[in-house]
Amino acid sequence: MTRIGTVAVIGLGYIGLPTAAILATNGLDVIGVDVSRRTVDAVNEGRVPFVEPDLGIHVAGAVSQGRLKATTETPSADVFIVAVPTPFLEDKSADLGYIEAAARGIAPVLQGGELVILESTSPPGATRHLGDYIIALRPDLSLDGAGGKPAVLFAHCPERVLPGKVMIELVTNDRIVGGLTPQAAELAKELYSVFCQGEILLTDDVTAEMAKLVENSYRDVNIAFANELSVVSEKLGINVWELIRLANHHPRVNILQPGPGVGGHCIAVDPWFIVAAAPEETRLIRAARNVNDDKPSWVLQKVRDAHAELDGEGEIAILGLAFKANIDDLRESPSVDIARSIAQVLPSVQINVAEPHIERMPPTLEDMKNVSLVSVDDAVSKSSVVVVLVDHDAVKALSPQALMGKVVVDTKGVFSAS
Ligand code: SAJ
Repeated sequence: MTRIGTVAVIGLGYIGLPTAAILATNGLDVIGVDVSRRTVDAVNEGRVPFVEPDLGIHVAGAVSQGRLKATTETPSADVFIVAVPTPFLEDKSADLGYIEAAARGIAPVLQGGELVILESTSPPGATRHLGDYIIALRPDLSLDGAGGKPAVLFAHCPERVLPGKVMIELVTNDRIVGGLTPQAAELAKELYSVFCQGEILLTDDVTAEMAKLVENSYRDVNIAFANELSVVSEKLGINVWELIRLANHHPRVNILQPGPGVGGHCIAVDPWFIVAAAPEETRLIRAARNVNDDKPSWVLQKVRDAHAELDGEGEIAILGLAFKANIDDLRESPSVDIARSIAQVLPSVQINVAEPHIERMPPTLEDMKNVSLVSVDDAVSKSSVVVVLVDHDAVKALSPQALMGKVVVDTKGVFSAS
């Protein structure tokens, strides 16, 4: 049993809403806060404004039980969970603007004794910054009870769930909790124990912040290795998918898969926070980022070559815009950039884009006159060059006959893996 009664979750996005819903279905009273009226209305009607398997049923259940409500104003609560975006700025350092905006909402409602948890992916020092920022707004409170002022507890508990598997991983993943004080970490552990069946590991705030960044950088560096191998293999005239499959038979080798680049709001972003914190010491992390960021232009060149092979004749199919398979999330997706670049460099060629998870073209492609959104089957049948950017199930379901006679640029190894 927990002493925590009410939890306010600030930011009802891909992480905040699932967290709010799972806390509510486990018996806590949860108030979700979002700046978007549309999101707030959707949640209050028990609806989810984005695609995530099993989330809908949790939100609908929590709302109908009266445990989950949404609002645009931050209410008072025992615990505040901040789950807002941390994009990067021009210089690749983290933009803490959304965290500060959340802090300005929380500060006036504090009484002392509350716990504020930062879940947003954050550069080292962000949790301390959040604490200092709130105490600067509320000098009658403190971080540690000094001067007899009531303390507010602060902890960082990075989310590490995989989009597409959020409702499972929220429950099964181990969690890292870093407190500004040990007491803060203990109380945060109590909260997560309500639904988390994994281990809850306690540490300090900066180590917790770095743990999250390091996990995603580890992945980025390894994907960069696979992407570099795909470029090398092309030069050597060998099949990279076969190469990786064979090498992975070694008991201590596990190479990841190449692709059109690295997308999403995490792996392509978080390594930069480490680079910004230690620019001189991060040669490998920076190089990996650059390798992955360069992959879309390599793909663009391959598409141009393929189209030139056909004497510039025929339409081009682009299969997939999402940043990975079977989701609708286009954020930081290299596929969107590739589609736009192809449409720009080949303005007289009709580009048939198929993305089965969206109904409207994203704003970056909307204004392109030679681009239309069609079904996977239509895109393929109309086109002579087929560019596979995402290994959606709907793309994998294409029959080899449908591709017969077409030039295929397969960045995911869906049709060229053997
Ligand atoms: N990708 C490859 N090759 C691979 C694996 C992935 O090119 O072998 C690409 C994907 O196509 C995609 C990108 O990398 O464009 C990232 O996809 P992902 O599935 O590896 O990861 P994300 O961004 O969906 O989620 C990651 C996860 N982090 C790790 O696996 C270490 C997740 O656990 C985190 O919670 C999430 O980032 C986050 O929010 O930070």
